[in-house]
Amino acid sequence: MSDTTPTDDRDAIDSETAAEKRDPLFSRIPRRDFMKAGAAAGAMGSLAGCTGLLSDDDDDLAAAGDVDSYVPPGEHDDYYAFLSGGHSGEIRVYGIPSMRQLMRIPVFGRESARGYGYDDRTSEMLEEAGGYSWGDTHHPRVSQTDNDYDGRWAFVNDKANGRMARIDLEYFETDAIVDIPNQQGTHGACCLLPDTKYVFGVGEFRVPMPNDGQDLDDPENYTSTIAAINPETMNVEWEVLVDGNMDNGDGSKQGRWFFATGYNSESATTESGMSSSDTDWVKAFDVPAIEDAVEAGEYEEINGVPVVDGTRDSALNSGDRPIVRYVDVAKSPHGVSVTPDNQYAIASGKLDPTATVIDIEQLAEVDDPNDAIVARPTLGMGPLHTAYDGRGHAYTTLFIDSQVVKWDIEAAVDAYPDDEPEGGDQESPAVVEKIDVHYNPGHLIAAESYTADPQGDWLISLNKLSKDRFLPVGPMHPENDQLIYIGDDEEGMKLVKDTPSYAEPHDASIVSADKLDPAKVYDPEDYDEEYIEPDASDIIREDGHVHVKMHSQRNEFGFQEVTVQEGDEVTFTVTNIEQTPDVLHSLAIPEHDVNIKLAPQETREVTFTADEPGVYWMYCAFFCSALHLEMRSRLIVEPAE
Ligand code: K7E
Ligand code: CUA
Repeated sequence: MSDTTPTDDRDAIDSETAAEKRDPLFSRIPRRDFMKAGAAAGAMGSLAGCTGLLSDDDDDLAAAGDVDSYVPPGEHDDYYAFLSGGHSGEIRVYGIPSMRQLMRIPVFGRESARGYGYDDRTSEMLEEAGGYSWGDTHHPRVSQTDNDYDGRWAFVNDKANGRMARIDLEYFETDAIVDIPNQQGTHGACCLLPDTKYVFGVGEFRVPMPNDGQDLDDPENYTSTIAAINPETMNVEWEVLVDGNMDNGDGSKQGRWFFATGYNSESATTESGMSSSDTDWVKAFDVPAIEDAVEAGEYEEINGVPVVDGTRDSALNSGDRPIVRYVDVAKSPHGVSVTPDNQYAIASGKLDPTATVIDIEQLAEVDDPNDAIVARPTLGMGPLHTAYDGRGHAYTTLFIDSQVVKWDIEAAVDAYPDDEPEGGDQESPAVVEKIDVHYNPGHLIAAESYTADPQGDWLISLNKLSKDRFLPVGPMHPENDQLIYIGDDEEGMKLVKDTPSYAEPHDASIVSADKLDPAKVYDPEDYDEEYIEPDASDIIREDGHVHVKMHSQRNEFGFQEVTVQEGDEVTFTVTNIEQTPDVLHSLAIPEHDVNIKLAPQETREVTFTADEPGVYWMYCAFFCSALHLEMRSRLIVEPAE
């Protein structure tokens, strides 16, 4: 991976931003002006009449209130957004603020446009990761160095089969998948910051440990684990098993703590059982303490992974340095996220109208972990996930109310505990504002919310139900990803755009465009397949195996015809020798399920059996030139003697 762009000259970058070069007719308010207005208003605290602080120009713009996400034809967005695709098993890349879908990255399932799962390399990767044909991606997290995006990787979980995948952000493609032992539904996924020391997979479904036929009807013996994965090797370094289950997770920004919510402290197996208790836990994992336990051999090896006992009664939790701290939170919490300043972990109530704010520094000091709770604001019905603008506000989705609530974190801390909910319907004085979304939001994400320095301008609410928002397309509706402008604390949140999306985004990460540096063509050094120059074209025949090595370019393959015998195993190694960006070819072979994509300078291999005599036109499926249709060669399969 090449160097990443330094990020400390954001002002310089902003002055060049495409937004400022846009057609004035579309009057999008420059981001910096809004940021200034917001910062000034914030500095004035609760003083009224803050508009006096604005220049005349700013005043006019603010009065216009016309926030525009329009990105004119040919211009680029300010951000990349990586959205999970849920049970489509993929990641989608949007440009923000246009919400244009730029790319889809298949992760856990085959995808034919990219030939993913069709060539030998990717099909072997999927096979070695369990061989499942689908996955359920929820939480895309982008790697960071020093608490800022470093442009190397994105990671995403598979809730369906207990896996974690890595996406190389140089090529925007999945390059590694680990099948996590001892974990069935890997739900939460996130990085331990500041430098992405681990990627954590959070186990949701409690199962017997090991799940090999024992304890089938002993749910009290089921358990779930968190898994610490090395981001370079994708090796599972250790796991911790706990009481109850786990749901979402987030890592602290200074390397020590990892937080996970759980909704089944009851260890039940039915819905009513899982929601019977009034409280559940946020579990705070003390990562250095766990590493020390692993180092000291205080673990049981299960399926090749050191598993440390983090249950409440375990020896490791009874001393003065517990490895997992159990913090009581109201009934069935869902999301948890750490504030940009690393001061708080905030868990959303889901079945309770509150969020629980845990002071991370105090957690290390108090005897009773519950003493680290410093606020519990009542926000509304069905709080699920929380994002940040970097100006001290939290934004929480309210699934049942179909709203996003903006609230002031320090105001919530100041009001506690006098604002403790009695009947649960007393809205916290920390609530700043609510905006309707359409309709039921799961996650929301603000620009760079997962870093130490959120941008504070755009927020996306990932709504589960779009109902009437789009033209009807049959009983299955699109979801609705809504873009909200949050850059102006005076004017308030502004709903800017509806974007239909295919089922079903959960979480997302939004990254400034200048922090990624995607490759334009492949570097053959980066893959193992042999690069085939035109003069190296060859057909090697050996014991029923035929290895065809050929190049491809506009408008031909290395061979006009290839003849094999019925029953031969055939391997094609094909290089696209083009240097020109965006000139792709492919090798598609009818009736053999062969389909490999070849971007410029890319080599792929595919192996199949030629088991039906006949003539098959091998063709290129990317429209590569005016003679694209003529870019085809014959595969001739001769009948066996
Ligand atoms: Cu709330 Cu899987 Cu993060 Cu869906 S999860 S919304
Ligand atoms: Cu190459 Cu079409």
